[in-house]
Amino acid sequence: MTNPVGYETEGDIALICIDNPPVNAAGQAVRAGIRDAMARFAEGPEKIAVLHAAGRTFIAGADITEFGKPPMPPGLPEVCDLLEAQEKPVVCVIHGTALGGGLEVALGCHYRVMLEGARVGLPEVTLGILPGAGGTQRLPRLIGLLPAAEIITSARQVPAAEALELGIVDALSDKAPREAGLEFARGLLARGAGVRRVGDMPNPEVDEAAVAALREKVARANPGQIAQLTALKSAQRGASMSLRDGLAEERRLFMTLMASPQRGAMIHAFFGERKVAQLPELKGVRPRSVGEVGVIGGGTMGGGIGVACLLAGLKVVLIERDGESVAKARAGIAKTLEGSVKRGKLKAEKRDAILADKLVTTDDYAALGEADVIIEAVFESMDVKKEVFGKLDAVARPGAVLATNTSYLDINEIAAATSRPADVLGLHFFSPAHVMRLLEIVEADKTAPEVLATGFALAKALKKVPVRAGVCDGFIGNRILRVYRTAADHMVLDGASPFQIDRAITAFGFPMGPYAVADLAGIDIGYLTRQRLRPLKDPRERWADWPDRLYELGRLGRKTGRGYYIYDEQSPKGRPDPEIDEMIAEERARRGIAAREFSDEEIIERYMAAMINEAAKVVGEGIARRPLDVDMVLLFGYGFPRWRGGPLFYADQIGLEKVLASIEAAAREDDFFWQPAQLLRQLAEEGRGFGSLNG
Ligand code: 3H9
Repeated sequence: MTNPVGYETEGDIALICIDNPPVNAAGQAVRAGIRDAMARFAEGPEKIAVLHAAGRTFIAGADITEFGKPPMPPGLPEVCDLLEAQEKPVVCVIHGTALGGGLEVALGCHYRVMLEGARVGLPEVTLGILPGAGGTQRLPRLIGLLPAAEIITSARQVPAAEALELGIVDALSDKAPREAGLEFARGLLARGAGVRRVGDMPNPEVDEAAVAALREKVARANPGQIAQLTALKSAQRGASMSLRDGLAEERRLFMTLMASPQRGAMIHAFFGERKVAQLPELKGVRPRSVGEVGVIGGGTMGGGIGVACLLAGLKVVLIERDGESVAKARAGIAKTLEGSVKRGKLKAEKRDAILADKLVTTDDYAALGEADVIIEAVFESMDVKKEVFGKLDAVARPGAVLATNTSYLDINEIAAATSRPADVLGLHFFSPAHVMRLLEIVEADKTAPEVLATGFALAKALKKVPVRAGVCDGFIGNRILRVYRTAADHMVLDGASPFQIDRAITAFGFPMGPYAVADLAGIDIGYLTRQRLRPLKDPRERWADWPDRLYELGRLGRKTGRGYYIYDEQSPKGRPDPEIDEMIAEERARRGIAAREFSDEEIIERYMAAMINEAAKVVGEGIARRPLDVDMVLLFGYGFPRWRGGPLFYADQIGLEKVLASIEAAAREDDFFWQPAQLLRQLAEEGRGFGSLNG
């Protein structure tokens, strides 16, 4: 293997360049390369060394693909110590992002120059670990315990100007990395500056009360997670230790996190987020262009899709049915963009330019003639959708991709309403569409490969997490949601309360439980789904009637101030409504059900068993390509806690035999609902996990 670390000299200066595309991760070859370069520098005549990187970024961190494998020396902590121990100055030049181990390498160097526009950070906690190459020890010594702890526990990326102000770097430069390093090094040489080791700086002061306040804030912001608090502990302990002891303590804590399932889950999420977009069948397939997007319907969904496209720099032609609706849709989009301006995410001039040049709103379908992709987001009715697609067929240019945002309808049937079913696919956005990262890309029977690839290209432009799904009622996410929500309804019929279920589910790590979610989405959504499915209901299917009463009473959730919960000034986030308990008790009495106690553990066990079982069916039927695709759908669209990795990763953690046993136990009460997925049974019998199918 060629050495990814180059060494050249320019007069008294050694230029050491890391070149390990795509992100200069500090894998074994890079670490060994830096070690060898330092040995040469130490023995050579050069008076100063500049460490910089080629390509789009400085070191983006340790090589995450090495995690969980046997360690390969030299370790990154050793490399950082070695840099710091040099007797001649070492300057580091940061461009792009110096993250995690990248920033730790920089902190091992004696001076740091940062390019304008670059960012630094210690995002390890997002991977379930802590900065393990001196980050929790050197950064506090350099900038103070509290600012360092805030950066470490929040994982935020610090922009160049702030990094300079905090003292993380010594200078900013607008030059290329090599030139910036040379210029800074020449300045040091001219001043006769010597080494300046962060490790020799005095221990940071500890304000116990401030640290306690930060600890409380971090615990509240990251319920259930261990990495943030462990990282804080490492920094705090190190503040009253020698550097050597602090590093040893950091190492010890790092190793405990490395061994935790949370680390495995977070890394599964990191790679899963990227892998979903890599479908073997699309390798080499060229997507069509996505520069101009048509959107049919300017309601919540259509407006959100429009905003997502506009923020990505695409041109949008939005169609509504009449002048009044057109004006309303435009005002809605302008309001959302205004919100982005207020939050500092969008400059006012950019917003004005978008509205003037990029957005066309009209009731004339003919305006769609140039669109590359047209996304329909009208009312969920097959007849309405077919009518829209008939019109699109007449106006869209040949080769335009025609997409439906339906959340459950049969896309094959919609495609058949056109003369070009190969150009039709589903693009299922989640509300609010400009915020939620998940995009289900639904492949119908006749969807052409380049049309599917175009869906992925659009997702990339919109910075979404795209997951390919097959056609079925609800695709991946909503199909699984219906099943675990039904499991919750069954538990309520049998004795649990919706509020207890929501509490147990939030304690598990979801931001909200299923009933609070229903209130947010609107009770009418679930009601309409149930009405739609009622005629298909099997006589053996258990069906709770009381949720329909809410709809009949006009209790539509948050929007009407009352749903499962009561929302008022006293409790804007909702408080349990005793009337709900009465409704449930009535139904139990009518059906002769004797309520029994459910522990929170049992609630989680059943809820997760239902989710995992349906997820396994979705994979077994090919609706989702791989278990990881399901995991990413639940993570990015349904609030599944990232630190648990997704339902099928979680299933592997608890063991498939155990999951199967839970399902079989529940099946003794209701063998219609609880039918074990064939794939789950097969994997359990073979002693394999879902992870074995991720490729
Ligand atoms: C750490 O440093 C631990 C130390 O404290 C202690 C050690 C003892 N390793 O995201 P992209 C791959 S923990 C291996 O699409 P972007 C990525 O999978 C680390 N691979 O690009 C993808 O591969 P593929 C702390 C990595 O421009 C390709 O590079 N650091 C790593 O949108 C392109 O990535 C972090 O957590 C890695 N560290 O974003 C930073 N990073 O093409 C993690 C990326 O096969 N990285 N890859 O799918 C990032 O946040 C983003 O990648 C970055 C670029 C912002 C750098």
